[in-house]
Parts: sequence; C-alpha cells; structure tokens
Amino acid sequence: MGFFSKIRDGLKKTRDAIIGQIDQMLKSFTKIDDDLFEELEELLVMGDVGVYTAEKICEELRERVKKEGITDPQKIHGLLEEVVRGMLAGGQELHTSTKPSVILVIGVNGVGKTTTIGKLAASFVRQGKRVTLAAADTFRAAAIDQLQIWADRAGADIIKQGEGSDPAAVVFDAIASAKAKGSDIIIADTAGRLHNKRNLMAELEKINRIIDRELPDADKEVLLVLDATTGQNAVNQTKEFKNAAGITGIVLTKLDGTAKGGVVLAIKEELDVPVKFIGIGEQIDDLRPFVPEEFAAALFDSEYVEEEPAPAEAPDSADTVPEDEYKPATADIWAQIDAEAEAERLAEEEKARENPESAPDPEELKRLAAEEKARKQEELQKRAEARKNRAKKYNWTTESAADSGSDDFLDSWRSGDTDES
Ligand SMILES: Nc1nc2c(ncn2[C@@H]2O[C@H](COP(=O)(O)OP(=O)(O)O)[C@@H](O)[C@H]2O)c(=O)[nH]1
Ligand SMILES: [Mg+2]
Repeated sequence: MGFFSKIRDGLKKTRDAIIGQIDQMLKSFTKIDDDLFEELEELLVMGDVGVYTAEKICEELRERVKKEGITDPQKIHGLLEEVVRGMLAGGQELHTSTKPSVILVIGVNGVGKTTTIGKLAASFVRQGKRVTLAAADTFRAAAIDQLQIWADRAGADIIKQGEGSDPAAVVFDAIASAKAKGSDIIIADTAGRLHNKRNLMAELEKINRIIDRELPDADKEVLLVLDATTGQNAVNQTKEFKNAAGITGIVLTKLDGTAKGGVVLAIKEELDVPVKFIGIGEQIDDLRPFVPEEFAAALFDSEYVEEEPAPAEAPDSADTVPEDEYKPATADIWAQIDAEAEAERLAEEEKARENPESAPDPEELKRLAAEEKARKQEELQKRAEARKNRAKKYNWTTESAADSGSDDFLDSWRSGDTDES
C-alpha cells in the first residue's frame, strides 16, 4: 500500500468526524448564510480543531465567499480544503544537516516517544545515515530495553547505562560515541514521567545544556511527541512544554485510530509550533514526514500525487573511528557542568537583587498561577458543557473515555497532586 493510501486510511475516523459531518450539513443548505457558518464552526470545534482555530477558519471562509461572490453551499467543501491546506503549510522541514545533528525527543508517558525514535532511526538508516540512539529515559529498566529492541530493528547504534543513571550523562556519552564513530544523527529518548514536574523540566534543561556545550554548532531539533487520541489535551501539553524545553516541532502519533486528528490545526494555528511528523501505526514504517498538501488531501479525500522517495545511499564508512577511541564522561566534566549551572543560577539571583523592580514577586506569581488554573478549569467545564449539548443536539456519541489514557500524569500535575517539594 502506498503511503498516501495509508494516511488516507488512517485519517478515516477524523475525516468522517469532520468532513463527513460538514458535507452532510452543507447538503441541508440552499444558500450561504450566517446559520451555515455557525453550524460549520460548531462542527469544526466538535472535530477538535479548537475554538480559536474554528473561528479563524470561518472568518477566512466568509471573506473568500464575499470576495469571490460564491453562493453555492456545495462550494464550501473545496474552499475549506484550500483554507486548511494554507493553514497547515510552513515550518515542517527537519534540520539535520550537520554531522552529527541531534534530535531530542520529549513528551509525557505513553504518547509514543520510543516507538517514534525507532521509526525515525529506521528511516535515517534507510537513507544511508549512521544513527546513534541515547537511552536517556533511565527512569525504568524496561524503557532502556525497549529502545534496544528498536535499535536492533532499525540498525542503529545505542548508548545506554543502567536504570536510574543520569540521563544527561547518557546523552554526553552518546555525543562522544557519535563523534568518534562519525555518526550522522543522535536521537535521544527521554523520560515522560518523573517524581514531579520540576524534576522533569530540570532534567530536560540539563540535557539541553550538555548538547549545546558539546555540539555548539550542530543542528538541534527538540521534538515534542503528542498522542492525537487525546485531542485538545495535546494542545495543553504543548503549552506546558513549550516554554521549558524550546520545542522546534511536533510528532503527532496514533492518528490511525482516532477521530481527533483535527487537533493538527489547533496546534499549528494556536501555538505556532509546526507538526513535523505523523504516526499512523505501530510498525517501523508507520511514521511519515508531515506534508501539508498530503494531509489535507487525505482529510478531504481528494487526489494526491506522491513524490518518489529518494534512493538510499550506502553508509559512508571511511570516516568511522574504532569504538575504543570514544571516551566516556569523566567526573571532571560533570563537576564543571554542575558548576556552570550553579554560576548561572547565582548570576540570575544577583540580577534579581540588583534590579528588584523586574524581579517577579513570588506571591504575585502564585496568585497569577492560581488565577490561570481557575480560568482554565472554567473554560474546560464550559467546553465540556457545550460539547454535551451539541452531542445531544446532533445525536452524536463522543469517543470513549479510554481514549485519553496517557494524560493522567499531566492532569495530576496541573491539579498539584504530584509531590513538588
Ligand atoms: N496505533 C498507533 N500506536 C502507536 C503509535 N505510536 C506509538 N504507538 C503505541 O503507543 C504505545 C506507547 O508507545 P511508547 O513509544 O512506548 O511511548 P513512550 O512512553 O512515549 O515512549 C505503544 O504501544 C506503541 O506501539 C502510532 O502512530 N499509532
Ligand atoms: Mg518510552
């Protein structure tokens, strides 16, 4: 089966949930009026496109309809496809031209990080590249074993240490090994769950620091993996990670089993983070670079001509250095890196002391955080209400609760149940 048919099959539920409903709705209209746009907006929101993005799409459609003097409701389908395609375009290219380049893969538990890394590694190996995986999810031994299995399948090197070891040290070793062996790409797995949020973010920061220090000129991608079946929760996860980790792109997984694929639009439009890959199954070749035209064509069930894949190159073995020339991290380096981090922290404290005006008042920050939390909860409640009413109105069934499995950590995190000390 070609890639496009696979994506089209994977997106069937999403297509039925959004475009199918819209087409049916359009049939009941004989002219284009406010009611039509109202219903269209509701259907888009129901399809996990998000309130803001749904409004924006309708706004653009209204303008086009007016400007082009369109009166036939059936024309809306084609117009909508054009608007969606335009919205999805831009930013999806992956930057990995330096040797080595680094891809740091982050996200909450169970979204598909390790699986995505396996698939990514395989695709790079197919292109004739040498890949080094860093098993920096050291939280559970099983996570390391799982990455080893994917490394074997993909034909990639792997650097790992024992359960509970310092993830940043694993990344450091992987960089040293990749330099020695002439690897093209380092892909680092990370933990999705730690004892608390602060630990997780501090760990990602430390890993980032190592990469910037050891490979200051390398291309670096920080890919946030999101599970499409969680719908709007995926948008919230992007917000949580965006500031802390400097995300450069999204991998949206499990698009094959969900009706909530419309969330692609919300992520791109609302958060301005490009989707770079999509996962459409559990197998090694079920990851695809995100191609906006292809995605839109699959969503709207229209024609799409696939590009021929580039022919594989043979790996360049001339610049490979024997394994024993790579030196693992030494205690000296760790002391130095910790000292740098401490110095940076002290400098920030000093700056805050010198300039108390700009230093945020901790009480004020707490109050703002509480306000933000209350606002979010209210918004969520309202949305849930509206959703229930719409579902009743249109006699729809909502997707099963089991669909949002991977979000328990984030929920407890937000409600403060994790033991932040
Ligand atoms: N259907 C489907 N399942 C996926 C996809 N990507 C990952 N998975 C499954 O999601 C589960 C969790 O994946 P894993 O990589 O362990 O998640 P991690 O905790 O983020 O590393 C596994 O059962 C994967 O097979 C996808 O694109 N489609
Ligand atoms: Mg994992």
